[in-house]
Amino acid sequence: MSALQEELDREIGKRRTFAIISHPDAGKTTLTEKLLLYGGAIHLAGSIKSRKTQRHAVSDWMEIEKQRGISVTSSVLQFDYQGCRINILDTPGHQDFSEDTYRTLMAVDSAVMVLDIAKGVEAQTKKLFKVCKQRGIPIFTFVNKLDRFGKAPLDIMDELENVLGIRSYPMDWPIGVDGQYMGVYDRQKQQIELFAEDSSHGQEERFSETFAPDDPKVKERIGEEAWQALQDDLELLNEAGEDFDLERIAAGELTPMFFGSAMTNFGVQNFLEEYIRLAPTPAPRNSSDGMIEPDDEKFSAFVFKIQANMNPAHRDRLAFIRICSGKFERNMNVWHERSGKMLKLAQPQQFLAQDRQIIDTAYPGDIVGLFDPGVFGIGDTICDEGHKFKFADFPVFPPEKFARVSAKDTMKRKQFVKGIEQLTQEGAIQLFQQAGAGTESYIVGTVGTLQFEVLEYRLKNEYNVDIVMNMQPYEVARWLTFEDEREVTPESLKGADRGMFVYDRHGSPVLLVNNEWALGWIRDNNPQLELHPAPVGRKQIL
Ligand SMILES: Nc1nc2c(ncn2[C@@H]2O[C@H](COP(=O)(O)OP(=O)(O)OP(=O)(O)O)[C@@H](O)[C@H]2O)c(=O)[nH]1
Ligand SMILES: [Mg+2]
Repeated sequence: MSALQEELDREIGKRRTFAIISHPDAGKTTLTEKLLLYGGAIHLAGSIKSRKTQRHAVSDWMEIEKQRGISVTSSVLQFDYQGCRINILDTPGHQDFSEDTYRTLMAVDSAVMVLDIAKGVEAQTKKLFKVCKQRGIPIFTFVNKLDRFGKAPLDIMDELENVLGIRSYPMDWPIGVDGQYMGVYDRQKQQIELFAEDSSHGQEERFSETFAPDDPKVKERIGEEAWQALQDDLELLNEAGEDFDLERIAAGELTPMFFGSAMTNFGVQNFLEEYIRLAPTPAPRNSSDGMIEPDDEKFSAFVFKIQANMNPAHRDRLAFIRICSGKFERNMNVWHERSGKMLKLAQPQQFLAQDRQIIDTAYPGDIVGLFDPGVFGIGDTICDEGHKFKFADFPVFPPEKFARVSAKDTMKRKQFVKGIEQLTQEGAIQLFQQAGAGTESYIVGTVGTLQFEVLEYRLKNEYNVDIVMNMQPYEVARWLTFEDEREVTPESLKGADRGMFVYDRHGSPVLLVNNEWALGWIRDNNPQLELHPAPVGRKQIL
């Protein structure tokens, strides 16, 4: 075996790359933060600043996220723990940002699904679960907010089975009832962990004591009732529950389940330790040249995220890549599939929220941010010159909301165009131009209205441009072609004025109409016309 092969095998074995997913507000960002805290990456959860009013989650770095307390874009964080290199991707839960979340899921090898114990399996969690299932990635479940009143743990297990169709294996079991949780029983280690009172409100690691299950001190501390409830539950789980089966976990058929409270640090450390033990190492990825194995010595990666202005002091643009095979080295030259050119990968960075670190090497599973002078696009493949191929295209979401957008002050057109183009390249919005119209205004398409708010906010905040937005009544976009490959123009289309004829950013003709009924009319009256819900050649999601 070559030295490089040995190095790859060793490093791949240490990598765990996962996304945290769920319905809004279940506690993904809080959990991310606490994992970093236990990983030793930050000493105080929240930011380093100590004044309470200034504390924001490290992964919600964007101004609008801090103000609103929601995540609008996924963020990447890394740390080392027990000899493993962990890459966490915190995703936004709101469905208006789900395209960003879906793209992020392409870059990971497993997912942690966070459930609010009071709410159980919510709508957006259900959708995201489906995507993970389709991709066949293992799913871990973290039942959060145990510091509050919630559903019975056994009911949550039923819900997972009935709503998502997945069986669960509780790795630990909460001790106490109705929000009075005092600790957890670890079913693997067969030990009880009781938590000490927390005086730091979750900012610091929580002290806990471990006991053997039959230690009389436990009963004394938790009381007769909680003790008996625990015995009954454990008996039930052992008799009627699933067996622990790593193969079924890897196949996404069984989910290891953990209980805790991200806010008060219940069960977080236990989760992290078990997760590292059970989570899969980097998986192979499908490409135009078959499966690419991570231990292939030839380097390959794909871009899954573009983000500008992460650091207000630098105002630069980063392309985030997921390394799929081979060893990454700073300043290496790679083949950029889309442009057909060689590129030098300078200034590779890894992230601890706003703290960046220049790195020299990275391995499969790692997420690396590359300085991007404007050459990268979402979904791009980079690989070794000696083995050229392309990873599968990213699916696209059909836009359903549209607005005409222009700069309030015409003197600021240059910044306006720059900002709009940047957000389009990030995939934060979809850009269209009305046929025959000038460039004073654009038609912006989104999946949900919150994206417009982000557009407005970011143009103001990052590009210093106020915009005027006029919502359009359209809800359906169709990419157009003629069967005989004639060019589709507004003139060649009967009834084009029943909707709005626009071009997408690659110049492909698109018709925006009010509804399916209007679409039916167009279809009936243009027999040669083909209508596609996504750009031709791109897969559509959902
Ligand atoms: N009581 C309680 N509240 C929690 C817990 N974990 C998180 N929260 C609170 O729940 C709210 C949402 O938490 P976030 O971590 O921002 O949720 P999220 O899933 O990242 O939300 P989005 O990114 O907007 O989808 C915040 O007010 C948190 O303080 C917990 O364990 N207990
Ligand atoms: Mg969040």
